[in-house]
Amino acid sequence: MTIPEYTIPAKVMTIATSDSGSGAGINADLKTIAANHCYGTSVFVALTAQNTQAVNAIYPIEADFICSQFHTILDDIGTDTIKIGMLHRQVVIETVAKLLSGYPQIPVVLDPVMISQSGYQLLETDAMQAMTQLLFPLASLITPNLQEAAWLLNQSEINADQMLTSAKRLAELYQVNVLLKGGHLAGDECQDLLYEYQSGNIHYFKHQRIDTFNCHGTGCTLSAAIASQLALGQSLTRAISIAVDYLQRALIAGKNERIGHGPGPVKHFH
Ligand code: PXL
Repeated sequence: MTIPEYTIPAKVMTIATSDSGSGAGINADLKTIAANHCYGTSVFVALTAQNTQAVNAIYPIEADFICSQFHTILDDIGTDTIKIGMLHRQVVIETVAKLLSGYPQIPVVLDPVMISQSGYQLLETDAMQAMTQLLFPLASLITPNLQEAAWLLNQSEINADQMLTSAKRLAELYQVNVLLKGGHLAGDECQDLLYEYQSGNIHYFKHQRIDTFNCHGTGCTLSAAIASQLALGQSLTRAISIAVDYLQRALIAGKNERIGHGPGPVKHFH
């Protein structure tokens, strides 16, 4: 009998929420993971009724079913890295923290999703503390944007000059590597900043601002691309650099497409 040759792809699990319009959330994660040549699995923690203009409803999923999805995937398929996106409620955060604590060897990229492009609150107010206390310590990287970082630091806003001190403060406060995303600042050039908490090393990832209306799901896409590149064996800085480039190309490729009437998605396959 001949044994067929096979390959084992790098695998990424996303623990997050669906976006019925498929621009963000688990839908964007799975496209990103596939476009980055990895195999994606998903643990749904909630579903949204959502398009490019609004989040009209959120349907929660029970903790037992969240655990069942997670264990069923790991019992058979396994995963090299985990990406965490919109968790929405405190009970979900507690459940996910318990699940992750059983697998400390798996790198976790956590996008602290709080608010949608359309202004909808995606994390309940009382859940923020659970996220910082229970989940941040289990993450290899958190990827806040400036608004999320300001909330995490209890500030009204963070400007360009405050990016380094803010990333450092977050890293030291929560003992985690921080990628602070500067995409919401004005100017032709954007920069994201990685602060590595153990070494204190700083890396800037500079890129051109893409003049586009279609930026729904950019945060999901970036964090899923980082998790994919880590699964492929890249170092943290290299994984971020490749992911930033991937998102740039997806923004450019999606610039002139019309999907829906609000800010449309990026083009994951380009
Ligand atoms: O981009 C953050 C995000 C994450 N997850 C879901 C979302 C959104 C933004 O709209 O809908 C499900």
